Amino acid sequence: MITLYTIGSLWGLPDPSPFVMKTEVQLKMSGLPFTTRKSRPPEAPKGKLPYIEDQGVLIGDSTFIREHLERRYGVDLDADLSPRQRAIAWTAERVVEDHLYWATIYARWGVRENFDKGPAIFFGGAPPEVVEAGRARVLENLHGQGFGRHSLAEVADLAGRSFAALSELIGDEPYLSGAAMCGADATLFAGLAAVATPHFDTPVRDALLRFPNLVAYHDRIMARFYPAFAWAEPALA
Ligand SMILES: N[C@@H](CCC(=O)N[C@@H](CS)C(=O)NCC(=O)O)C(=O)O
Repeated sequence: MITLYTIGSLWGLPDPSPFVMKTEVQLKMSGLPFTTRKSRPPEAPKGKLPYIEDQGVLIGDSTFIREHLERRYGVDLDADLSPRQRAIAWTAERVVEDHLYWATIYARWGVRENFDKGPAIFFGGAPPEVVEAGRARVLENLHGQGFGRHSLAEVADLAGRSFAALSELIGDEPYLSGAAMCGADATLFAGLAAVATPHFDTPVRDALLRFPNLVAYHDRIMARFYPAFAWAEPALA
């Protein structure tokens, strides 16, 4: 049995980590039996979540986990996709994981109020100086990545450009590549969910809400894979 290591439900989300949600949805899509167990980054083989354990082997990183599932179990989450659609799917995943993710981190960790009602919980009641040092480490990462040099409004502006591009790619289709869900839909959904949770009121979330087709896309996948988490409020209107 595969074990997926997660953070666990927080902030109205199945998991605060978009990478964990992505992998969990991909596991559900694969139809393979799996179980989940809570963990923390220091316990992970690469110091980040998610990771899985499969027959005694630990695999870290959501992309490599997917590759493992596809290779070992003959699963192809992109079976219906043309080479061009696969290229678009990979490109869209990079936008979500290497661009929007950092806007999400900025909104959660960079905004004091959001940090206090959000990531502060990861420090489990540690002394304030430990909490502040942990937050400073993430802010340093944001500085290195580049978003940390911008204002929140500028980051929301950049995120809005990515939402606009994703909105255009999805158009009126239910999923990224049309009627059938592909692997990248799990990534896109998870990245949008991490922004969309009403727990955090941020201009990045506001930028997402300007795209009704992205909101509907998010709601569709949330209802399909996590019906208990379909937000009751006009989800994202
Ligand atoms: N490339 C990795 C990214 C995973 C990742 O960034 N996970 C975050 C949680 S959202 C984490 O564990 N961060 C802990 C840390 O950086 O110390 C993947 O696709 O799995």
